[in-house]
Amino acid sequence: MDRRKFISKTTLAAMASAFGTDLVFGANLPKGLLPLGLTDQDPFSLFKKDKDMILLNEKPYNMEALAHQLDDEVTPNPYIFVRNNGLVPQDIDVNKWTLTIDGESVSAPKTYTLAELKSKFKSYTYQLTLECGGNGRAEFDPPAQGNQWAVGAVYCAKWTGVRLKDVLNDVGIKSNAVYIGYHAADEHLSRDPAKEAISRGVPISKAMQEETLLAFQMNGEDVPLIHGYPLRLVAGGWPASASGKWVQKISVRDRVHDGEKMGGDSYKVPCSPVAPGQKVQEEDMCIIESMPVKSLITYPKSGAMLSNGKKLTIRGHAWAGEYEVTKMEYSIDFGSTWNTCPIRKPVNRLAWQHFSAEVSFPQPGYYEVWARATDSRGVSQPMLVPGWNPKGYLNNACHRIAVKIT
Ligand SMILES: Nc1nc2c(c(=O)[nH]1)N[C@H]1C(S)=C(S)[C@@H](COP(=O)(O)O)O[C@H]1N2
Ligand SMILES: [Mo]
Repeated sequence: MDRRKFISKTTLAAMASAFGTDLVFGANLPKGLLPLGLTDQDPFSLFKKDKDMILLNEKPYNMEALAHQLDDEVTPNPYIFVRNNGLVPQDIDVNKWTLTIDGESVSAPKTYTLAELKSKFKSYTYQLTLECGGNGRAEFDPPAQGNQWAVGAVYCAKWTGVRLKDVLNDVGIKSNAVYIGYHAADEHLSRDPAKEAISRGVPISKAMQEETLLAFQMNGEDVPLIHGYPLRLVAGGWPASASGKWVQKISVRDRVHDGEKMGGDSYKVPCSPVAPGQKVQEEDMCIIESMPVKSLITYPKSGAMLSNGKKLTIRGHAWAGEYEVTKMEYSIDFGSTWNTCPIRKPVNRLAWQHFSAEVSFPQPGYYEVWARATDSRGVSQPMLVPGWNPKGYLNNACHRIAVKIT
């Protein structure tokens, strides 16, 4: 039997490039067994991440950025947070990768190779903000279980791919379609093949938006493995859990998609406010759709020092899910008074927007700069943690940095 069936040439080549040398008997490596040199490798170099990122979990890999690392208008890979629910697929053969569209609401299922997707449909590039629904969870009290994200589970990369709507129209969808759900190649942590790590989706109206992509490139290169190589669904402005990595199948559903992490209290918040710590029945929980208005001061780093009389340049990004940010303010007196500052238009819908300001301080001392964005509906960020919810989602409190004037 051909031992190469155990492990693909592409994987061997990827491993060789990670080692910086040939994996001499690599073809003999049983499938699923990682060379020690890879398991021992720290995830920062393995995924080409900046060493200062925060590693929250190794099984599965979860890491986030610090606010000042997110200063670029288009987030480069070293600062892009990683959120995995299962095991990163190991043995990807890009030449054999296919995408199948099926489900109750397609006329007939259809399968495309990657090459077919690329040649048959027009490609588009958009900058799209992806934020984990649990970003900011660490601030909730009583605390919520799950990764204790601070502020860095958000990024805005440039995605290139085909429109999901073009593919769905090519397949032909029935008028009773209400939702799409993705199915991906990552294994459940238990390695039980009957279980999926995650299988979420979006209503058909979001699936049909121009910016909803099946992306094969991120920032002008192949999507990095850890972010969904070779094909990723990207639905900007919604909890990033809706943007399936390693997508192999999209089911067009005649009901709300019921895949892994669509049920229970996953990615849901109470439909109406509850008291902190209160138990909420499943039927009183609503699926998160657009992410709320939020902003981040990415320069300077918290703890900046400045001599008296000098002005401090601050800058950062603001975003508001499906909406646009129309007003940006900052405060140096713990939110008692606010100054407006310019906010730039997004380069395209669903991309984060940039602000900057020259801040003056009245006298030497300790200050905090707080930033507050308001969206086109007039909704602003809360100064402190917003309404408590059982899973600690949607914390869009004002971001704060400390500044000392000497
Ligand atoms: N197949 C698959 N897609 C996935 C996930 C996953 O574990 N598996 N995690 C989701 C969640 S919860 C988030 S927040 C984003 C994280 O995307 P990133 O790793 O590119 O930052 O991917 C989403 N898509
Ligand atoms: Mo997430």
